[in-house]
Amino acid sequence: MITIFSSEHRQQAGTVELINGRLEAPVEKPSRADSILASVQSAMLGPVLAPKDFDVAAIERVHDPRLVSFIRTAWGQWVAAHGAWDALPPSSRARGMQVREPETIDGKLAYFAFDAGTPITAGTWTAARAAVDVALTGLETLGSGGRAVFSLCRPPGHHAARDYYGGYCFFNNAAVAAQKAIDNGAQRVAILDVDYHHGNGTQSIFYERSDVLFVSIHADPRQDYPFFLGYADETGQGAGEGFNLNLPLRWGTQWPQYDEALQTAIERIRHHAPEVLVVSLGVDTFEKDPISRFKLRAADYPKIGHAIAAIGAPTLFVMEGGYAVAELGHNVVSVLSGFERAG
Ligand code: Q9C
Ligand code: ZN
Repeated sequence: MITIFSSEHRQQAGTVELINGRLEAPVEKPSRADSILASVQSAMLGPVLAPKDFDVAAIERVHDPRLVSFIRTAWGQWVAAHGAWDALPPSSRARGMQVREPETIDGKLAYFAFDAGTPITAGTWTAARAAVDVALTGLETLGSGGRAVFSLCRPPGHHAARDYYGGYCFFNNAAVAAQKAIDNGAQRVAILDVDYHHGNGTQSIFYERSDVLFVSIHADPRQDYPFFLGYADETGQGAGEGFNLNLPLRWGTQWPQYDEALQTAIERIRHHAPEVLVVSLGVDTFEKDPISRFKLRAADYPKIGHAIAAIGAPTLFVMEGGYAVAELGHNVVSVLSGFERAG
């Protein structure tokens, strides 16, 4: 399997994230991608290629140009106001509040961010754009044949929606790639999101559409982040009714319950008969993940890959979360080689 990777990911290197009430070193850090790349190489998964540069227009197919321009300019505005330290929002909007975009950088951060875990740094724009290029190059590579490609994206993307960012995500790499597949002529695309957290950004981008099916297995939003989307009764709206499937699971979930949800997900996706399958690949479902509460074991990840292969569609794996850095690369490669070994 070909892997697409950009060393520009290192440009996203925050100093702090608000976690459990403390400002701590971010769990979403450069060593994550390095761990994955090292495992890809030592397992000899296949060639590792650099991405091509794509135009920002591909990002604006799914994101508001105001968000794109904010991510591009926020650091400069922040440094001018407060100096060279991670930019985090000072507040956020509550129910019923005004929705106009403020003028100052602090107001704009509060407007565009939905958490304080996603620092904007000097290199955020460069890294976030490179991650989109990695996803789009993966899609293009998939189009020239082969069953699957791995886009080793960092920063991740699935929490970023049309006009807000958060959850370590700035641009929704998987959604940009799925939209590109449609723009290239595909009539049906599916996105399977196996990250521990619900892919609220991806869901909301495609919620009213029937061409891109979104299916997600994740921690119950009653218990875990992002808290406000990911319920089972969110099934899509308008033309998209029936094209969104959420399979929330409780804290403590182990393989048997996970596998049951995975089979349900796969059955729904097969019924959609996608011409391209995008997998939002998070391995923060791992028992030793520092911020998550599922109990999957290392031996479960090949089974996830094997199950996904049964869908039988050309598959683009797009990296999302996973924070147990010591085991991260191993678990990711387990999914990919489980896929490759299947039929
Ligand atoms: N700083 C992904 O796995 N954590 N994102 C809440 C607030 C947010 C996870 C703590 C978790 C986001 C791509
Ligand atoms: Zn996650």
